[in-house]
Amino acid sequence: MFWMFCESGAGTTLDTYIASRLPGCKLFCLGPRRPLRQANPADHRKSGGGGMIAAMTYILYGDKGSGSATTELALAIAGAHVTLRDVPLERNAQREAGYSSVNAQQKLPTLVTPDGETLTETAAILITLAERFPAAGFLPPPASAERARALRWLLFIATEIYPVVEMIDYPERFQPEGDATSDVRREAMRAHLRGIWKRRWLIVEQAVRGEPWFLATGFSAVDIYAAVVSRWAQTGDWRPAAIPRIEAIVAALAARPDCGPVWRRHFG
Ligand SMILES: N[C@@H](CCC(=O)N[C@@H](CS)C(=O)NCC(=O)O)C(=O)O
Repeated sequence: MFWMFCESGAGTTLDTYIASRLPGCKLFCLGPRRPLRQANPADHRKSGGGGMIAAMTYILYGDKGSGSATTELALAIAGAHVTLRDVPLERNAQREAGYSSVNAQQKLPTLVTPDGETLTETAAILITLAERFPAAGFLPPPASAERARALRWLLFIATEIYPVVEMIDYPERFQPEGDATSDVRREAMRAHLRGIWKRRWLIVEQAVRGEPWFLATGFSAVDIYAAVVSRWAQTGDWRPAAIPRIEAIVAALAARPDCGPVWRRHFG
């Protein structure tokens, strides 16, 4: 096995759990929201044990600083119980057989829900969590104009921005086999792709309507997704002056008590 098991800092509440499993069920007698089980960082354990807690645990395959941070932040906000499984990209663990049997696309993140569904594609994961944890405020109400905006920009990040990072990180994947492209040429390609990356982020920057959040109506899953993905492509020097509204979203997210510990673990 190449991954390690660890508990996140998130706990879950019985009412959140029941609401997620039985949407529409009203809770009259649970009293104050109290974590069913306070997460204990010292309590490392494998999934599968632990009765009720195991039955409501999300399993997240991820790596530090990677796209799995998006899902981990959303689960922390939702107060969901999560078991993290580390798949270190640095040593290409996403390509090993064990993980490939979980996610055939060999990418992070993968989320296994308590009911056993395997989810990939960060935008789909965020939308699914929005449905399961309505109180977390990940999406505006169905059919509202703001929800349409949220979906538009979640999908913009997923389809127009996220894929560019694969081309920057792994340019050889996009060359015909046997093409002896030189390192110099590869660097030129990376620089060109960073230009595309920046132009697309400027479009997102211009679409910010809230302060500090992306939507005029306040916090949403777009903030989580934009904050995490904007950290990549080695554009840290460019960001503060070029995309200050996205930077403000990052600062606001990192300052949330439910997100701060997860954010710092991934991005310092
Ligand atoms: N379409 C996927 C993209 C996931 C993705 O590209 N993940 C990166 C990490 S941030 C990855 O696993 N890269 C490793 C690789 O491509 O081999 C999503 O939206 O979640």
